[in-house]
Amino acid sequence: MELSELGLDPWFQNQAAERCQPEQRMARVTAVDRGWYVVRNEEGEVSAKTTGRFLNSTDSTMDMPCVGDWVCVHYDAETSASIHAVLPRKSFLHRKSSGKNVEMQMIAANIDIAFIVQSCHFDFNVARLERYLVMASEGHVESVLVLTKTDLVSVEELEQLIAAIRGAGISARIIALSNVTGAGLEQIRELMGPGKTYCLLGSSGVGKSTLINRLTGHDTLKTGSVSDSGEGRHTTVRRQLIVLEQGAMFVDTPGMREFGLFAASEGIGECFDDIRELALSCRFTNCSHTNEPGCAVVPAIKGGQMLAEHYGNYVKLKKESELNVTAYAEKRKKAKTSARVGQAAIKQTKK
Ligand SMILES: Nc1nc2c(ncn2[C@@H]2O[C@H](COP(=O)(O)OP(=O)(O)OP(=O)(O)O)[C@@H](O)[C@H]2O)c(=O)[nH]1
Ligand SMILES: [Mg+2]
Ligand SMILES: [Zn+2]
Repeated sequence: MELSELGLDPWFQNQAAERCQPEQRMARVTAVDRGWYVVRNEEGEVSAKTTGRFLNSTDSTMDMPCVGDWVCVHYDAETSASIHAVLPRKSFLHRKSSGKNVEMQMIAANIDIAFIVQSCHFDFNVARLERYLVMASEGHVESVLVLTKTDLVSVEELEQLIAAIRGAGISARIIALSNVTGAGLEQIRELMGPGKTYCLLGSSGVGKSTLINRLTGHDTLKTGSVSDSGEGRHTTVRRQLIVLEQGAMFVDTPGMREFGLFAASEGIGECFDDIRELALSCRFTNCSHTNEPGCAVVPAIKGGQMLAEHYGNYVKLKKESELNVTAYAEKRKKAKTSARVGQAAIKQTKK
């Protein structure tokens, strides 16, 4: 297998020329599991660890290797390797993990298309779709929506779901899929190209791993049943990049239910471009679209041209993204201060 089949292109080659030492080679991260990595090159996959020096040089979890990253690797023996550097990313998917803790997490890097997967049966939620769309857009990843389990709903129900998506102003491509009947699989295959990387995102139990199994034609990945309420049981526990025989690559991810946005103003602007466009006609450039005279957004909602939910979600995501940036900056400042205090104390005791 050539590195180009793993997605290597001249851009990454240039990055490697600047960053990888002569004794190091390029490889792609194909799995991450609590501090351990699997990297793949022309010869195959081996497990890898980051060097202490690399760890010391990074100060954010987002700089750590993640699935899909290109890395500079030193092969110690045939079976193990050390990661010395992560090459800059062309695109990425990152999130704030759920809960109060402001911890950022890279989901995957160097992704061409994110398949945002929701099940027609129980899981469907337009606001959550918008959240995923913003995340992908922010990381320069193209999105395609996949509605699974169409075998469990009627044609009319499916049409209603699609109408709800379009009603929210979402223009991304939608593929209606059944892993059971195989309907829609061909549309997924049409999008797949050699050397391209795709990432599956969505709640637990929606059929992400099942889709990959359908595409490979084997039970490559473990899949799990869902409860009566359609809730998945978190069958996939690690992120993993799978190379299909046709040459396309898929990143399978554990289902995520809740996740936060971080520094996503650009992505929000792109995904809610209808609001952005309308806001251009507001009398004041800093209009908050609440009670200012000459506002163009409020009348559009009142007149029914724009859904109140759509606008409400926009306001919510924008606020959340800004709050998370502030909270993260404060956390880093505190960490740095306590590191300085710690160092000062060490110096004191050495005196
Ligand atoms: N009826 C129906 N069932 C499906 C379909 N796709 C997947 N399933 C079933 O849904 C269950 C969950 O599928 P998985 O592929 O494990 O779901 P997942 O998205 O990978 O879930 P996590 O790994 O937990 O994130 C399994 O029992 C599948 O057989 C579909 O299109 N129709
Ligand atoms: Mg899975
Ligand atoms: Zn306004």
